[in-house]
Amino acid sequence: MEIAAVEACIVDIPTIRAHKLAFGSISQQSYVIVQIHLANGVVGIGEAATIGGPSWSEETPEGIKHIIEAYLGPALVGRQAQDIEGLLALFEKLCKGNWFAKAAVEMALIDAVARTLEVPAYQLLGGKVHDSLPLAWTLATGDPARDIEEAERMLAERRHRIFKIKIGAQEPRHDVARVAAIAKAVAGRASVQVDVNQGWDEVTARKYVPQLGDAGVALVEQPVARWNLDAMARLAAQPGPIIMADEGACSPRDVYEHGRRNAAQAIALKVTKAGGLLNTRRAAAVAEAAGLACYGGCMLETSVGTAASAHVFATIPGITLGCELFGPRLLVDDITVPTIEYGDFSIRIPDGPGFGVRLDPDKLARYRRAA
Ligand code: MUC
Ligand code: MG
Repeated sequence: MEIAAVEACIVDIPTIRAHKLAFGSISQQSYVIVQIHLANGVVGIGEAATIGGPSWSEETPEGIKHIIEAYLGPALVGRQAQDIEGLLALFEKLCKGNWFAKAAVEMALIDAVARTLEVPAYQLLGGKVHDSLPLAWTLATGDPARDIEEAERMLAERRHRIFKIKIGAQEPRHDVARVAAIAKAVAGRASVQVDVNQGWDEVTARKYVPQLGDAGVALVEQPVARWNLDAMARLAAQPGPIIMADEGACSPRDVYEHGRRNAAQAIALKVTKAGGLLNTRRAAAVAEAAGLACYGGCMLETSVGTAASAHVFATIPGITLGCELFGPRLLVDDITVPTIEYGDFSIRIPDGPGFGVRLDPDKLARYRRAA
């Protein structure tokens, strides 16, 4: 399984509607797609999805592509793809941080190895304990009437019955009123959670999290800045919705800190922010040891990153809060064959070999950014 070449390119795909988060509105998603060519002819694929360039975290598609082309890729050529832990240790020597870039490369290595062995990737990761996972949808138009119409359509089509509402951009009292209207409309038929994307300070969160609870919100994701674990702990100690960490809990060590400081009751796991599939499993193990529940998070991936995330989430018993691997459905188009199978309010874990999806060359050419 000698590595012959590593390729990276950026693709930009429009979203089906504006997706409004605390830090801004997005109307296209940008991805770095990695292809690792083995000497045996197998090609493994990986992806790093970003949201709003460096708005969600520090890494950008341009930076990720550069790190892969200039540092991680050249170090891999001539090495054995199956030595994944050894290659990750090498990455740590060559390059600090840059977790999204490392995640995309590790994803492609795991796909390549699983394809060579002709097994689904989840078999290399410990085996599957979920055949499907309950699937959330994000309501993020910013307009309650449109959000309710969208939620009704999702319920009628049996696509989603967990709704995550993006808040933090508007006045908090308007946000809470919008959430309350949506929660009332779907009461008894769906569960509602919110993601503040670090949009509030502690004073605001202490005032409005209980109001969200009264409105029927089950879970509040990253209400305050990612560094503010003390505020997270004080919020988590209040009765009311589950407090979940996202931007603040990326690495296994971050998850440990949240557990040690009682700074959340739940963690959103994400392959990119953790630095790969193996680190996602490590983060989940730390969460389990700390008694934290897990949720299968996303960065609005195409079917490449979605399939990879589904494979690792399938191996994690501690994912008890469902997942949000709906990225392909927010995009006007996808770049794989086959695409992900959804149904009955869930995502089906794809079978292999590898992650079970291949790049569609025509689609890749259509959405690929000119170098
Ligand atoms: C985030 O912060 O959770 C995931 C779903 C979504 O709508 O936004 C992302 C990012
Ligand atoms: Mg989030």
